[in-house]
Amino acid sequence: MVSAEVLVTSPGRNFVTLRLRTEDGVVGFGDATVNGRELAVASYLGDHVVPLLIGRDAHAIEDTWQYLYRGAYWRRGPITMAAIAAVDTALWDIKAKLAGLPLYQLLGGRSRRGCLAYGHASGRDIPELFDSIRAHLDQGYRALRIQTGIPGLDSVYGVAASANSAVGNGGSTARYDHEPARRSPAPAEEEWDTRAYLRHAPRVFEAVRNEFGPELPLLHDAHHRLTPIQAARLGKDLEPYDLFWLEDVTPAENTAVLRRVREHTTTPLAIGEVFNTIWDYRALFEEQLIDYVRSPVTHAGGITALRRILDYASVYQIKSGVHGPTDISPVGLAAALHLGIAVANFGIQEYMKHSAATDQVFRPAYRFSEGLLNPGDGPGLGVDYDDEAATAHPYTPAYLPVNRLKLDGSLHDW
Ligand code: EZ4
Ligand code: CO
Repeated sequence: MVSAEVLVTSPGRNFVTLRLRTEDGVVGFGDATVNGRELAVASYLGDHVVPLLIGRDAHAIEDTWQYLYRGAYWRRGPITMAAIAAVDTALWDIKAKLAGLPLYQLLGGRSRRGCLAYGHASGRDIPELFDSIRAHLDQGYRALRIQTGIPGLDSVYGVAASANSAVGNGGSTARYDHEPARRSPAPAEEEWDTRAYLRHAPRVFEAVRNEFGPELPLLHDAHHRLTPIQAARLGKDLEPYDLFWLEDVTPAENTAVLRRVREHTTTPLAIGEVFNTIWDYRALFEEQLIDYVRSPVTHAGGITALRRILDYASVYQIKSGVHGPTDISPVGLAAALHLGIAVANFGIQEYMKHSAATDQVFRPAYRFSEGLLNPGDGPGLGVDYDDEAATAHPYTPAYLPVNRLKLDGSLHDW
């Protein structure tokens, strides 16, 4: 590499991108965005990784990965692994461009017509949720995550301000563009009541099944908020509504508790959006405690590392369900699509459409059509970086909300 630049831009929300350039002028991109901690990873890259890359062979992807992982001494962690991910993704982009092939061809070629994507349907109440589901179905979505407000609670994470704002990518999308991070010097505060949630969630899914029938794959995210026994109860209560998955039922640190959840329910489980290495999955895979892997390329250490995680998962009939909120940049999403089109154990891809401003900066080649995402067939990842468009959007602090119990204001799991 002759140059490595860390690019920070904020077209509606913050993104950290690494741009590598070879001596022949071939350019590769990697996503290093860690929502709410963007400048930490920008410093990790700029201060500690960029100087190591200049003069290295851009073809040596595996060796570079090992060098940055083992060589740092301080292994793992979200900042380190996002930085490694960005380097790894940019090197794959370069290699594919040099080969003149779309990246998925280097990962084994196409295994399917496209990556089944799920969108985010949400509403403050059930009628608003139904409008959001209909709007998504009109746009071609064939699988949907369902989140709603909870009676008695003012604001709940994952629910867009209006049904329409959850779908569009222009117009009045203030909340959507920032969702789930809001631009402010400190996090917003939201409120929570687990008992109210546990009473309400099964009613929501019952209403959705009654209205939309048995076919539509439905997903739900519990955002790490439950104890093991509450999670077991929710899984059990949702069984009649045949969920595609129930996500992040308990906090991610203590994965052994999923044994308890699994004993009680056949609702499929997904976890891993805040994991960062293959080690986080080891016990979950070997004891077959989950059904879907949520890690994105961006937070798992890159294409090299996520490929390894998914191959390991495949031994246990566990599939991919890659995290795809708007804080994964178009570079990170494109990387997921190249991997998803190629691996045997692809499951589903989260798709929370970026804003028009974001797409003007990154100019992604991927397309959504009839419920499937496709990465495009040009060489490399199929993303670009428009420096002029990017410069118009300087970094602005933005944070995920924090969550406090309605009962007494104590801080609850996120
Ligand atoms: O909260 O992307 O499944 N998706 C999610 C996301 C995450 C954010 C964290 O940065 O839970 O909305
Ligand atoms: Co989630």
